[in-house]
Amino acid sequence: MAGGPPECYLALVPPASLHNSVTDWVDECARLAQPDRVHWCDGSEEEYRALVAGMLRDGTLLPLDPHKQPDSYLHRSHPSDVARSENLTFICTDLKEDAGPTNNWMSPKEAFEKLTPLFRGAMKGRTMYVVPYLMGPAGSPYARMGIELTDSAYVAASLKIMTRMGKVALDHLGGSDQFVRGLHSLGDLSPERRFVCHFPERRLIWSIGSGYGGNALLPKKCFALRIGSWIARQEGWLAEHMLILGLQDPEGEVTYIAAAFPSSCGKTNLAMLVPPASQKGWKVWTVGDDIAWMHFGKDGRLYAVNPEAGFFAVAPGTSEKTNPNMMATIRKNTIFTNVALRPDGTPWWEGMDGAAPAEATDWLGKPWKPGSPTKAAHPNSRFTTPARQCPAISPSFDDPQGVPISAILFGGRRARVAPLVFEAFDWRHGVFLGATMGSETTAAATGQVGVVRRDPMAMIPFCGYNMADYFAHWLRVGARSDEAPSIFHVNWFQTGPDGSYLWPGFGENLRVLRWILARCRGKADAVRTPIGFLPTREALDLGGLNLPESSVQRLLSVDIEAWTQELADMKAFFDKFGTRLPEELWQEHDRLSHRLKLGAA
Ligand code: SAT
Ligand code: MN
Repeated sequence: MAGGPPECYLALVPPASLHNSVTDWVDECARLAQPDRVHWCDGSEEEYRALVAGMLRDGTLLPLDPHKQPDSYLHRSHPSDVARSENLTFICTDLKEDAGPTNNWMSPKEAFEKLTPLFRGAMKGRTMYVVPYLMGPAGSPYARMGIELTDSAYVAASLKIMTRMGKVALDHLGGSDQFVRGLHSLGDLSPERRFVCHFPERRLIWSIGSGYGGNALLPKKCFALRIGSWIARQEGWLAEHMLILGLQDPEGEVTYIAAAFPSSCGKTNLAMLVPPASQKGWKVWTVGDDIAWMHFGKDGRLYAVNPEAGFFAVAPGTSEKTNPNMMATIRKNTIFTNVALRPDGTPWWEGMDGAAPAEATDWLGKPWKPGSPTKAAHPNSRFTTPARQCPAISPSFDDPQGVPISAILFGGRRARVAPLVFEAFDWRHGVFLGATMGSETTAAATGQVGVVRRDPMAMIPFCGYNMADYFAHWLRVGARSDEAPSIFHVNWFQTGPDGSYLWPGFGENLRVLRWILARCRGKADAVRTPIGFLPTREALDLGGLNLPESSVQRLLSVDIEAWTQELADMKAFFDKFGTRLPEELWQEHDRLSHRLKLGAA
């Protein structure tokens, strides 16, 4: 192959060692979708470069300035295909009750009948990429195999960034037939013919009609969360929508925290937090920004691995101020999707540092100027970038055993009600806090933005089975060990009467993490309130923040009336699950109600 990457890099022959079921399934899918070519991806750099070269030729990718933004590209998705399509996402279990009231359900028979004609001939004139990938560190007992078949070179290239792809994955698979099957086609990109179907009992995903994010990069939400959560329940572990970070104290000791927030609520920023100058000696290590697979170790502690190898994070609002580590991560080897383009060939989005460019091309490819009525970058525009490039990437990122978790955080985007931070009384109460989490919706999913919805453990769009069973699973898991992590609830998003945030957030969140850490070590004061343990003012370092007294008051107090109103909404949510909801959660609801009454007295 002298003279650089070949025009069209095709590894046509599957590796010899593969189990027949792999090649049989690939053949079966190829017969259905009828691609012109089948390309077995090896995950090499040459292959990635060839994929990119092809996409530059056909316009799927636009080049960015090779000096200012090396080896990086811009992709513009179809304007109707810009976020996860939750209403077109289905859990296809044999029994409807197994999908539960929070998922869209379709019977497997109906799903196959509906989607088979859509897949038939869908890849004519296209290449079908066979993408083997490993979720989790190579050599980890917790790593899992998947294969995605896709007719999107953008998806194949993105998977090279987001997963451990190609040879390393096939080496892990060996002659085994244990892998999650994912069939994906862009179809005609029409929302009328778009379906993202999961068959957890068959460890299978069929997705058609979308090329975007979680709809199309099947290892991420479809496998690592929806199918993953199903497998996790069967095997007694947890597959969660959580960041993982290591908090290093000034003495050098690192404590690991996992945190669940809904999409676009700051998981990535928290995972990459840079302590402000006032917090001398503290450091945050990033293990993951979106997904945690957690298993109990022999010592009874819960260990987390990040199944992913890259970040697919929201661009708008990312800046040197909000996330300098991410700005450093995306300096090269990054695919930007639906951001704006500056005349100098660099990407731009709302909330980036400095002034808006005098002129730019918006995410649709149209001219844009400051003052234009529309945003230059789509609110859910993203970048896909290798985790390894993050300056704060944890030395344990690739640790096959994962990192021991001391605290689990649940949090949402709540303008009112939820104080800055509080700690659950125990695991069971913590599961109740997770199960009743509420958050205002964001642009990460199609639909109305800014309405409060119950989003238990930030898993409402991602739990692959009946959430009542999921809560029961959580309760069981915690009962298994005395070493289970402590559980906390955080909310960075309370606003004052003028709509501005009461808490500065970002790097200053370290102050909250420090209290959490001190609580885990039994070294911080708290007050017992009806909703949990809140920090005393002295226990939370607020020095130098100059917060108005009224803000501190709101951040660290419990609004009994607002919480009492929440009770009804929590009950309405629990009622959806009927008798399948674990009795323990009703008991926690009663206890909260009782404590609030006493608190009001
Ligand atoms: O589109 S994704 O599901 O990958 C991103 C997200 O919503 O968190
Ligand atoms: Mn997410």
